[in-house]
Amino acid sequence: MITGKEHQVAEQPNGVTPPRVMTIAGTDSGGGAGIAADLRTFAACGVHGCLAVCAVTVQNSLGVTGVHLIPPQTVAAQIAAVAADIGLDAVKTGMLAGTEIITAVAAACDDAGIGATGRIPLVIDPVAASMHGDPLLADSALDAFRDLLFPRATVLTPNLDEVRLLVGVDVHDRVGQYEAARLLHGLGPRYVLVKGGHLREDVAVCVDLLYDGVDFVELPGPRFDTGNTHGGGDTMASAITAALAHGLDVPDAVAYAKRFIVEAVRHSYPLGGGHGPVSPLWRISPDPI
Ligand code: PXL
Repeated sequence: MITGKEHQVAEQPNGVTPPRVMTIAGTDSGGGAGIAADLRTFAACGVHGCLAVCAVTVQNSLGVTGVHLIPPQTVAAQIAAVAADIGLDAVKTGMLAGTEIITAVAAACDDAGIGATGRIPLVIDPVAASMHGDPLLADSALDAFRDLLFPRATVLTPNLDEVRLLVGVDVHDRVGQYEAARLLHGLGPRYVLVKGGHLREDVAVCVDLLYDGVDFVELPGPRFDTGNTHGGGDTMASAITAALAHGLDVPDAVAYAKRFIVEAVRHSYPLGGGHGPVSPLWRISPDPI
């Protein structure tokens, strides 16, 4: 059930298929980020999560020590198989790793009517590195990302490190955040959400900025003093995707996801010796054990 100040989406009746979504992304063996975070968020938001695995990372809370890429044709085949049978109401991308997979994903999305002018909205989270700074996207893939994925995106959700990589702008303040949103929107996405989590001028708040080429909407939320924010970007993009699949328009879906990520960060927990994950688990009541 999606609840919020403005929205109440009905509880799923027995035997009725919930909205269907897909994450096209990588795995994190520590279960904090990537596909694990996406599927937890999808479950908490009442949608059926499908997945196209692009990469397997060897990872724990301390960092990434290995990456294994899935062949691009296998990535494309996962998307095609699900689209042809199960059907999809919204799709998101996370770790795509390199040019070959990006190219295959763009073609598979076109074939399935995902993104661009297709019926199925596409949320692009331009994952480039882990929060430890371990690379999750080849430097040589930035052109493919901009050229092939930005024009297909319904919503693009960069953090400030990704803004620096993608458009070469170092954002230090709100003015810079607006400038980055304008530059990124010029590259083709319908909406840009420039996330403010890394903006150090804001000490008590975290302001995300949504731009559709005409209007700016600031989404303020509390800032929590925690290092346990692993998977935060994935969780936010997944909540947007789930809300779009439930039929919300983009501004309402982003507002919903902002409320969701605030609670997920509030409920983040330590795990291992490094960075713990944000948690959508507060939304899921465990079966009594
Ligand atoms: O949170 C970004 C992210 C996405 N996908 C995978 C990751 C990470 C961060 O570590 O490992 C697989």
